[in-house]
Amino acid sequence: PLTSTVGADVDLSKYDDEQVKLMEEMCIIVDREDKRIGANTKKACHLITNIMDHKLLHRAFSVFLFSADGKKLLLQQRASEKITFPDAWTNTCCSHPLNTPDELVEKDNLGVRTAAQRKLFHELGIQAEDVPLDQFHFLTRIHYLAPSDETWGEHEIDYILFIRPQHKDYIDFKPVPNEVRDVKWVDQDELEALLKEDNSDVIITPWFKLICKNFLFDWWKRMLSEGAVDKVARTEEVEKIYRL
Ligand code: DMA
Ligand code: MN
Repeated sequence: PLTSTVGADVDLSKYDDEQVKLMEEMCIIVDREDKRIGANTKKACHLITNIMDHKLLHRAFSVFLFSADGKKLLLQQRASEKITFPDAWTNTCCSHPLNTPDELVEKDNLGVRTAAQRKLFHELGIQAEDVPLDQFHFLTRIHYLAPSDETWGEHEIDYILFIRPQHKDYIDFKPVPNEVRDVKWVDQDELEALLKEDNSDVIITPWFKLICKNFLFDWWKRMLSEGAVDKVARTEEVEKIYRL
């Protein structure tokens, strides 16, 4: 595995200071079976050279936050300041569990759920008590690779988490400007329409496209027909890593 910080010479001066600072976070490096094999900076993990030349792979998560009735999903448009995939529309919140004791816990995916709660607050100002750790439902893991531009990209094992709090119809949020440019609640038809707009001036992240194409609508319908978010995950999905 790649343990040195390859790419220390990449010029970050044109980017937002806070986003540059966040490139020093330590992500969890994993093998193809999602076994931890080390740690490296967010910067090293997202340089396309490291991904292509060294097959560097890290752990990530994608949260899907629904309204209490399950009919609406909260989407975000990434801020223009984001170094990877700026201005793209995507699921509620994505990021990485960090290489810290609390976010490395693998039992019941607790580390990933802890990171999800942390980032829902950091990006969207969502209070931890509105998204309790035990209300995140793990669906599956997807392994994918996607370039962002000539310098940056993603190569991740991405944990998919659904959360559908019942104590408020719609959870309150307050987007942080250099993280999130816009947000909207969409139903299934509105999401289908948004996905069709891709390739005009609407950009959609590659992972959100993959999740929509392969899983999301089926899971969403199942959540509504079963009436509960904890009935969505199928055993084979929970156990498998899908290579997309
Ligand atoms: C990375 O998300 C995670 C996925 C699933 C693409 P991100 O680029 O939004 O991470 P961060 O919010 O930490 O910059
Ligand atoms: Mn990543």
